[in-house]
Order: sequence, then C-alpha cells, then structure tokens
Amino acid sequence: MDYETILVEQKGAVTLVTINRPQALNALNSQVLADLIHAFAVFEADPAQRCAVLTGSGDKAFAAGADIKEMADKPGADFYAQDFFADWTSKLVKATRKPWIAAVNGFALGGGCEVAMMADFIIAADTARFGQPEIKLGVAPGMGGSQRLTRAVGKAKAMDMCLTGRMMDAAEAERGGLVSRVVPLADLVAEALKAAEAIAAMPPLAALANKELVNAAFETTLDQGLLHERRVFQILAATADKAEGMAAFVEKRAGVWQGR
Ligand code: CO8
Repeated sequence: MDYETILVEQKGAVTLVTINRPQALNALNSQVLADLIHAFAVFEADPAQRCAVLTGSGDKAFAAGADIKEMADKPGADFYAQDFFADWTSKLVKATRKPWIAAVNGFALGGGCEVAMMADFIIAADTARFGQPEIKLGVAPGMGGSQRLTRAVGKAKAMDMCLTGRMMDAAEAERGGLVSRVVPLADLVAEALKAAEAIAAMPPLAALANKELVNAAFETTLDQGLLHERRVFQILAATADKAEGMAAFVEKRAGVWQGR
C-alpha cells in the first residue's frame, strides 16, 4: 500500500518503515501519525511479519519533532479537546505487541526522540542527536519525553535535557542507556535489519512474551513483576515451540517454530 508520508517495505519477515518527509526533516504531522498507525496495524495483523524497523529518510534526521508549523496556529483548547498526541501511545505503542526497533539516523528531537523511545530499543547512527527542546517553544514534552526519557537515562540527564533543551550525541546516548548500540551511519539500516531478522527468527510467542515482560518492569512493583514473569514463563513452558526449542537444542539442530 502507498502512503503519503511514509515508505513501507517487507523484507522477508521484517517490515521496514521509513518516515519520508526529508524536506521537513521528517517532522511528525497528523498524516505521519495516521500513516504509521495504519502501517503498524498491518504489520501487527500479518502473521508472516515478525519484527519492524522504523527509520527516517535522508541522512540528516530520524524526525526533528512534532510538526511545529502544523501546531503553531492550532487553537489552544483543541489540544485538550482532541487529547492531542494520545493516539501515539494508545494506537501505536499499545496496539503493537510485536517487537520493533528504531534506527535513528540523525536528529531525533522532541517528538522524534519520543517516537524513538516508543520502540522496543534504539540502534543509533554515530551521527544521531537526541533532544527534548520543547522548553524552547514554551511547552514541554507531550508524547512521553519526560516519562520514557527519565526511565531510560535517569533523573539527572532527563532533567538536564528537558530543562536546557540541549542535545545528546550518540556516544552519550549509549553511555546513558538510551540506545542499545551505535553503528556507522552507512551501516545503520543494515544493522537494524540484521537485528530485526534475528528477532524475527525467534519463536514468535516467546518474542511477544519477552517484550511484554521487559515492558512490565516499568509498570509494576518488583514482586508483581516477578510474579508476572513466572506466570508468562509457565505459560510458554506449555507451548509447542518450547518442546521444539528444547528438542532442537538436544538434537543440535535449528528449531522450526509454529507460533503456538
Ligand atoms: N516541525 C516542522 N518543520 C520542521 C521541524 C519541525 N519540528 N524541524 C525542522 N523543520 C523544517 C524547517 O522549518 C525547514 O523547513 P523550510 O526549509 O521550509 O524552512 C526544514 O525542516 C529544514 O530545517 P532547518 O533549515 O531548520 O535545518 P537546520 O539544519 O538549520 O537545523 C534543526 C536543524 C536543528 C533540527 C532545526 O530544524 C530545529 O531546531 N528543528 C526543530 C527542532 C524542535 O524544536 N523539535 C521539537 C518540536 S516540538 C515537539 O516535538 C512536541 C511539542 C510541541 C508543542 C508545540 C505547541 C505549539
């Protein structure tokens, strides 16, 4: 399917989604959100697709933020009346149980940083720059920046970034725990696809479960999280893929997964 603001390619079991507004540094307007929600719903519904990668077109930006030009003249009360930005979490993050990776190829600012943090993990190009500069516009993060960034890098760096609006380079982002790996820009998409292919080759239910469990760590007490983990582990122990995975290990062969 063709979209106005994104490109979608299926590469085997991996869906590669590229935000495609390079002239606006891939700024996130309402159409990008609508296109991403649709593309991720298609990805989620297709049993042959097991992992996705989200990146930005061009070498300069993953996404330089929510589209400031779209928001500049919007009547103030509309933001609240429309629960502006709510769909990013409810229709994209929560609706996507399958794993997906953000491949950050340059500026990831404001909403761009926030969308990257919605991914299950971030692989960054060595040119990546992360920031929450909303304070300079007289606002604050509205798509998770104050919450997901603080959980990712801790209070000191999150406060520093939100209050000064400064950018973090890729090396600092990796040191701070915001990104899982840094790779040369030229290798970024290939490396992200390689990671996605590795995930796509895993037993599908186990992939869903591992994602769910790590996310649960941010939502629960330790006791509740440990209980949730044991219950999910026990459920997975009853799957055909667990029997296959253990048999394949013993027989020194690759497992063949059924997703049940
Ligand atoms: N929204 C809309 N257009 C953008 C955005 C954006 N976030 N970022 C860049 N662009 C456009 C520029 O306007 C420019 O367009 P044009 O050629 O038509 O003038 C084009 O992209 C290229 O940008 P620059 O010429 O500025 O490129 P530079 O290399 O000089 O600078 C920067 C790159 C540093 C990334 C710079 O573009 C910049 O600072 N961008 C804005 C970053 C930012 O503030 N992001 C956060 C946005 S706010 C947000 O995400 C959430 C909350 C907002 C609430 C607002 C309520 C009113």
